[in-house]
Amino acid sequence: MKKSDVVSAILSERQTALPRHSSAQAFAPSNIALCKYWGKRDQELNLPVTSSFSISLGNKGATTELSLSDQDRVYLNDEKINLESAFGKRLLAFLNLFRVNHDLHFVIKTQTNIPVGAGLASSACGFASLTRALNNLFGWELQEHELSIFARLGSGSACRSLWQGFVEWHAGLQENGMDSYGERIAAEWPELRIGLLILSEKEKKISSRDAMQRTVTTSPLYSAWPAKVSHDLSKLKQAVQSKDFILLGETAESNAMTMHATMLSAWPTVCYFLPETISAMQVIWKLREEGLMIFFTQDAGPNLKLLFLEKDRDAVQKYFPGIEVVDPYCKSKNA
Ligand code: 2P0
Repeated sequence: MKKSDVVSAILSERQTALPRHSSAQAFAPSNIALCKYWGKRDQELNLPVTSSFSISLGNKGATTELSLSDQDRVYLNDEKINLESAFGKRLLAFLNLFRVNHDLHFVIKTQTNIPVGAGLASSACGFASLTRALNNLFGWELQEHELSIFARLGSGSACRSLWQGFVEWHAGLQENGMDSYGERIAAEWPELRIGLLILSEKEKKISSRDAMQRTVTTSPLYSAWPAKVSHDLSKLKQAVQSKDFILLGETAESNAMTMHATMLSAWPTVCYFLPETISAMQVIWKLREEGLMIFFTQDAGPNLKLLFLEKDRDAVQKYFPGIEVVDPYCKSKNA
């Protein structure tokens, strides 16, 4: 099945309708997976092998302004994107799904307010904010889960970036992915903090898209991953419902380490650790031994995201003075 078939199925008669407005804008937060998405069962539709679970980053994310024009143009943080680049082509392919006729062109201006090197500024909040902006521009008035499906067609993790707070992405079973979308979990945890520990801003050598595919096809450990995810998902939901921070932190850290173990056992090996990554982990483990409740998670890059509670903020910042502390329940901007 192709992406365009999914779009036709969701938009049905709305697919040929011209935009209702000449411009629109939308914000979407970044998200950090506490139980990771790592591996696809369908590469065209970005359908995952397993479900995943994330926390959104409050007012940290992307704002996308979309307007009609006579020519496609894309700007990311005021810089013009080359539409012949890999990223430009991917974005155009996504836009083409919604182009009603050949004369319809768009100017996209996306601004992010997260450290670009943190592995956060990437695709998730960008495609989620673009999806919401398209919905506003065309006046589709789609349901939230339908917007999540559209965002997934741009980038898998984008389907979790449509809401604040905790979000579960249901893997789904259907071939067309109509049951594979994000769902907001009704739970608040205002004391929770995420510290962005940036250890390197260099671009990664292998994209997460390629790395996850290589892991699925070559790692002998990958067969154990789905069972680990289903175990961790139920522990995370329990932790969120009972506000059990240690259970949340232990589960998230263990899930990230298991994901990286599957990558290390892929061939050629996928290794996102730098010496600085390991050193920071060792500091965190020592601090925990000494009684400070701090955990980490790591995505497809060398940087760490620290998990702790507001009451321990000063102690955490003493050991990691350079971190940017994110309050996921900050009320100033809501998706
Ligand atoms: C996640 N990551 O759950 C995992 C953990 C990175 C490590 O989702 O190919 O950019 O666009 O569906 O969403 C990064 O992968 O991949 C990712 P595509 P995506 O956050």
